[in-house]
Amino acid sequence: MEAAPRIERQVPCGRFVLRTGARTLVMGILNVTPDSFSHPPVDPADVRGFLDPGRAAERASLMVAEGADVVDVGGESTRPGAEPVSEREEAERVLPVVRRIAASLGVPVSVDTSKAAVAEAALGEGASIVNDVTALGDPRMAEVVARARAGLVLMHMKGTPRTMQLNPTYADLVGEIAGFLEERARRAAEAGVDPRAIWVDPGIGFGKTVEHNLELIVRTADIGRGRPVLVGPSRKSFLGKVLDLPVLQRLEGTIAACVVAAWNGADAVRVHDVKECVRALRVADALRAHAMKR
Ligand code: HH2
Repeated sequence: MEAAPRIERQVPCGRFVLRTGARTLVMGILNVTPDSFSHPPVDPADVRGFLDPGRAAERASLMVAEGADVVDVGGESTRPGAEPVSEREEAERVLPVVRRIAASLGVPVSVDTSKAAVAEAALGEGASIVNDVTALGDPRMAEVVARARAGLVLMHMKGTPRTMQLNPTYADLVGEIAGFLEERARRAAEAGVDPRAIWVDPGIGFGKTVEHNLELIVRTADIGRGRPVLVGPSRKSFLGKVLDLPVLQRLEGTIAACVVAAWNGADAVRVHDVKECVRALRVADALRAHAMKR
């Protein structure tokens, strides 16, 4: 399969600009939650305990040193079956971390939230991007992002985290998802979000079977309809099903999924294991560049 072309863009987000095209950008995951799916009891020290802002800041700096282009701070788990978290609790988890890292990190901080009030407060503390897994489920989200001139990631999810894995079906998987994202992006732009600052994401694992996830990664080029595309396969259960391995043994699977997504046109990937994914993607990007020259 030929490499899908990528558009060279300058994507604004707050006081930063992200350059897409030549390189696959990497968003490092910083979950400040006690219950994310990648935090099982056997978790090694490096992915636990980020509820402490000092430890979270150390982890964020390490990810940047390893090559992260963005650090994504999240205070609510969206794993299948997860219970919602109150606005107050989510803000209490996320804001001290954003406050501590945003000014000094040197790369944009994104806040993984679907609550406009949490997004607004995080942007006030220096975050530059809102990563909204409900793609404007909160009617105030677009105006909050517009006012801050922030970047916006719009992700597709079928149902809610509580229900999304109960037999998801699609008549036209890629068409439905790309159409939904296009419509939400248009809505965001109409509310004043800079159209160049809008990312779309097919939502790997959010109301999708293993086959759906594989199809979305292979067809990444058909998702964006001209907008930059972010893909988030990291450690997810479709990898566990393919490999028959638990969550902390999915690094190689994550790398394979990121590389194939990048080959098929992904502009950025969202991952836990920054160093390993950056190294793999550097090689994938060199191979892409070579293949495009031929
Ligand atoms: N996946 C998760 C959370 N946020 N955001 C985007 N844009 N794309 C994704 O694929 C995505 C996301 C779920 O992963 P994680 O943050 O590791 O787990 P949890 O939600 O359990 O904290």
